[in-house]
Amino acid sequence: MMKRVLTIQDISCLGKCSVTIALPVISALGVECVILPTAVLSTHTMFRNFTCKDLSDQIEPVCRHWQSENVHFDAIYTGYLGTAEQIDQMKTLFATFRAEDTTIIVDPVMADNGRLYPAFDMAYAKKNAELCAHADIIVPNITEACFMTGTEYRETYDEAYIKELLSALNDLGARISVLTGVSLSEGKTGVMGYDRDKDAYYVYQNDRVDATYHGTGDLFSSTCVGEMMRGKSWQDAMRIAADYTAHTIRVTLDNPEKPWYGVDFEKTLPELMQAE
Ligand code: PXL
Repeated sequence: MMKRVLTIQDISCLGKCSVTIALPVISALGVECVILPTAVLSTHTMFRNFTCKDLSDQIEPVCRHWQSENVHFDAIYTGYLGTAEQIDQMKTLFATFRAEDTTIIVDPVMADNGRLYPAFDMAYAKKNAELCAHADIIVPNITEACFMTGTEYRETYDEAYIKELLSALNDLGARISVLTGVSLSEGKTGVMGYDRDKDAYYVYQNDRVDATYHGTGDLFSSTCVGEMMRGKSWQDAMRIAADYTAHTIRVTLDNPEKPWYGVDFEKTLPELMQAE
């Protein structure tokens, strides 16, 4: 049977992030992608003067309808949410749709490079930390992990610092904690994860690409979700997602048109479908 994922995040109409990444990536991996938009924005929040229509009041009626249809989700994956209240709504949604075989993945999208995104504050970070307790797998970047655990953000660090962060993330409650954007040696970057049941770490590093684009975190998370639904272990899913994201950034950098607001994942999706 085809797996079915519910993803809950905003629609940034222009910008190549959140739903406009999750849908094509998860679909390309042969997994049905159901969406629940939390807000409609004209663009993502790195543009100036973006519009935003909050859709919180739609969450409950949509869920009620799905319940009456007995919809089953193999995974529920949350990304960028709008407000602290919406995070509370997610707790209810998880409780409603969590079946025995449902994997819940939370990407607490709210910050990068030591700073919160424009729409968020510390109260929001605290709410995201709470939501992690309700997840099976969490995939924050280092900045988000620091905000959620009250750890000092550092530009330079060693493996001991990353393990300390993973331990603090593990205390938030998810079974598997994965930190993204982890660079353990010069010229490398990747992920490091901790699996509580196995008391085991997993590290994957590939060559660092010196560029940052919007939506790459969403590309990584969506790929992980799709690959896990294809039957890959979380470790293999992370490795494929890290390689795919880095490759897509490289392809985007090579584009003479110099896109600035998102990556050229449209060019690389066919390769992702072949990834092992
Ligand atoms: O890529 C994460 C993301 C998703 N949605 C919106 C954003 C961002 C990052 O800033 O602004 C609206």
